[in-house]
Amino acid sequence: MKKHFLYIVPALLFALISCGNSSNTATVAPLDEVTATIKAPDFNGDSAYAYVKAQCDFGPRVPNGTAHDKCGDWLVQKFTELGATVTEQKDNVKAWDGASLKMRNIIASYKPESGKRVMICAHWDSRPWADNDPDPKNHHTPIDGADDGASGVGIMVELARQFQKQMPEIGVDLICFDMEDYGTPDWYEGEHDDKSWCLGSQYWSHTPHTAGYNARYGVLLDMVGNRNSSFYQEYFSTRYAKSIVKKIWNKAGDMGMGGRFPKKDGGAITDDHIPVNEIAKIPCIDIIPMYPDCKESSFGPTWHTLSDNISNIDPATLQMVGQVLMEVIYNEH
Ligand code: AHN
Ligand code: ZN
Repeated sequence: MKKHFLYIVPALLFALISCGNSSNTATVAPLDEVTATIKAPDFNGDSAYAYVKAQCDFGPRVPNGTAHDKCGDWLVQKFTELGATVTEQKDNVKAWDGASLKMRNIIASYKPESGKRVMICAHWDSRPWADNDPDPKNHHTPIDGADDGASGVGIMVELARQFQKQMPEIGVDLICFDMEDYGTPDWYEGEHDDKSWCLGSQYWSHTPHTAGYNARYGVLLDMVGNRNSSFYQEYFSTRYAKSIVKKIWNKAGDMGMGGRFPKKDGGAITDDHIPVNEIAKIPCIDIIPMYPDCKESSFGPTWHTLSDNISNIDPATLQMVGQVLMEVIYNEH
């Protein structure tokens, strides 16, 4: 009896608090008891959702396309409007198929003068090929990348909005990497190289946006918006930045979200955090979902399919990940 009581009371309290806050309707009821003292302002999952949708509304953000150009302009404008110091890195990079791609990394900095910093990052491009779609006819069609791309960036724009209202003590860089998802498609019969992925983060890691850039740590957000996603502890994150994994999963647990942040090993994923760890030498973790029992993909049923669109994004997932990040950031001194 006691045990059930403990679970129900925090959920009820949370519901009451949420109802009283009309600006925030996407709060997710904690799965477990909340033991953390919440210090950060409220992250707004509905606002993050609107930013995810705004990106998707441009169409697939495929490098060298007009939607990519327009969305990049929108991001620069949005972050500037929200009080960030925005830096862009533009260059041409070579893709696996020999294509020359107009790369554009977009960095939004808060307190750029501070030597005490953390970085949050996500990729903003979307995949040109739905090579995991159940229908082979779609394998060459670009995806919206609502989860795979826009979700992490949507959270970062909402973080920016929160920073403008109340600046955290620590400096923060919100880094939108380009061309994570231009990796060699499944249907290509030639050689597949891991380095065909993560072109923007490789570039940034060799040449950061400011000379001698450093941060205490980085958090990569990749596919942080789907309904029911669980975030296991990704292998390279634990290997390169174990204390950061602990910090974030402990915080999520203390906030009553341990059910969606299991303290269990996930897969070993090639992602933007690899160059950040190996080339820039900044400890960086990856918050990325794992679906242990999903037959279509361990990243979930919509991964690299045309179903990775706004209809599968859940403001409650964005809310949960965003609030954990807020709590971590506002507790850095
Ligand atoms: C590979 O499948 C090699 N990496 C997954 C990284 C990724 C793709 N994240 C989003 N899209
Ligand atoms: Zn992808």
